[in-house]
Amino acid sequence: MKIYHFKNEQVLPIDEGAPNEINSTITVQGTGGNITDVNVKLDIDHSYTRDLEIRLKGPDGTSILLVTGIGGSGDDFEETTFDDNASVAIRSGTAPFQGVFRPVEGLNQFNGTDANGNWSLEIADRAFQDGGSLNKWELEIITDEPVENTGPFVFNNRTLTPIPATGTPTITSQINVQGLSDINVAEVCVTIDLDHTFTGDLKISIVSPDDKEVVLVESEGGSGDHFNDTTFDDAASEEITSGSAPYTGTFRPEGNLADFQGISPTGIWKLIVKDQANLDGGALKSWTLAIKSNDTPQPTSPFKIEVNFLGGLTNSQQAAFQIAADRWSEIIVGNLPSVNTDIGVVDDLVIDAEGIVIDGSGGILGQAGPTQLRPGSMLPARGIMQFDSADLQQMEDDGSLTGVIVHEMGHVLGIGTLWSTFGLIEGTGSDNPEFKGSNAIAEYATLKNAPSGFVPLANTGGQGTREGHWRESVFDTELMTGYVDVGQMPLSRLTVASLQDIGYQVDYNKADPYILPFALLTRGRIEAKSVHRCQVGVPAFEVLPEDSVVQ
Ligand SMILES: [Ca+2]
Ligand SMILES: [Ca+2]
Ligand SMILES: [Ca+2]
Ligand SMILES: [Ca+2]
Ligand SMILES: [Zn+2]
Repeated sequence: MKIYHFKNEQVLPIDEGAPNEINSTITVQGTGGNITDVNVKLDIDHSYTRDLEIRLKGPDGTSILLVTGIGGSGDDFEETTFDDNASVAIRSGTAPFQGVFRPVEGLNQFNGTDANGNWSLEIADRAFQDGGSLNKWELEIITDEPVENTGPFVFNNRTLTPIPATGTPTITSQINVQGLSDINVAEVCVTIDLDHTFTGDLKISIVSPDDKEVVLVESEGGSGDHFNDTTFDDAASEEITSGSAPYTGTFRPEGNLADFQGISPTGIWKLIVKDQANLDGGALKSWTLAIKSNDTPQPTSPFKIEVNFLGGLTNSQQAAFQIAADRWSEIIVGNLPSVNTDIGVVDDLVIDAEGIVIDGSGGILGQAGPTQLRPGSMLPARGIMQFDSADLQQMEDDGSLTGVIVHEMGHVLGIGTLWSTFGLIEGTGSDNPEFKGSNAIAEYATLKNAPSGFVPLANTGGQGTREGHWRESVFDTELMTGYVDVGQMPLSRLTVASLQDIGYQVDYNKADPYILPFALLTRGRIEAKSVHRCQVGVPAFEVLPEDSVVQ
């Protein structure tokens, strides 16, 4: 979407003698796409507005009546804006018509056409006596032309990585850049937040996905401490070699970040910190990669899920989280407003993921759910997925890991965890808890080919399973049932619909094919799956304050 403004400020007299007509033209050029909205603003002096009939004519000859015979003997149109979306019709206004009004005919008749060409404002004075002048007029044209976005595209790794004091360790931290397909790098800046008690020990470099290495800083600062949110930028005025620890602000790196120009930014970027001397250590606390391009990336899902790995997860386990994040961003296709959270601005969801020791294989799996909700929509901005390392290992071994992580991330999005908050459960505590979201009910009716007033929720399994999932006996292998099925766990249209029921914009076409099982499962068959029950706790969540929304 792009917004254009055009003006004509040439004053034209409106004769007070015999009926007459004046025309004023605005030549529009350089707009792209088709019109999605037109608004027009007029400033006219006239001593008897009822005499006037005013039309706006577009480049293709379409002519819209803005005003005819209104305002009686009143004077003037003072900065009068015509907008189809206004709440007041111009007929209900009084001279001098200050404010925003709906025109007599809809400006939406211009929608879908090319805005380029001559637009004319035609003012007819239908009566003898009384005159005035057109002082100026202005067009606001909105088209569906895509907005250029060349960045910076910002990526973070907030995982704390210790730098041991003994020996000469090398630590590596990664950022996986995704969502920038079809563009090349024009500019890269790197910001590091790193504590170290002897910065002169350190060589810090960044390596691109195609294995180009650029040294940011090597052996600088002597026995001084820390890089506190230090930004490396080729365009900085000060060189890092002339700064001193603690380094704060923006510096030119020792190498040239311009070496990355022209490469594809997609893939794994590494920050490598070599501690080249024994004694003194610290930690890499976080780092940020800001990439600018000369081109606009192809649109990807506007719903971004960032996983913040806090430790305790193997590379293959981390990969399962990434697959899960990508899967849900295919399903959810509507951007949510960015919000300020405890870790800064979040767009759209940041999940802390961690493997910890709980009770060994089986038993408790951990906790998964939202921790901070947006005000108003109550949709999550932050969440947590914290699992028993022994269970993760077990699931990796039996092949159910990815399915389970997709499932648990569904809980962070609100499936099962926010249903009661949204008032979507009836029959809590009974044998027949029901989900009452209208979209999910419609999908369930389609699945069973019969009308239904509800979707059956899990009625067994105790806290963490009951009422937070679809009922196992009815839905069996569906992803959001409470018992894991090794093998296919389809993410069905039912689950997609339930996300729509809590306020997400969704794409049903991205659902997996799914049909109901031939017969209801028996209790015995369900119990046989109980090793892999979704036995997770739901964390407490808070609603962020109204002013957390980033405008
Ligand atoms: Ca409008
Ligand atoms: Ca050292
Ligand atoms: Ca366990
Ligand atoms: Ca199941
Ligand atoms: Zn679950």
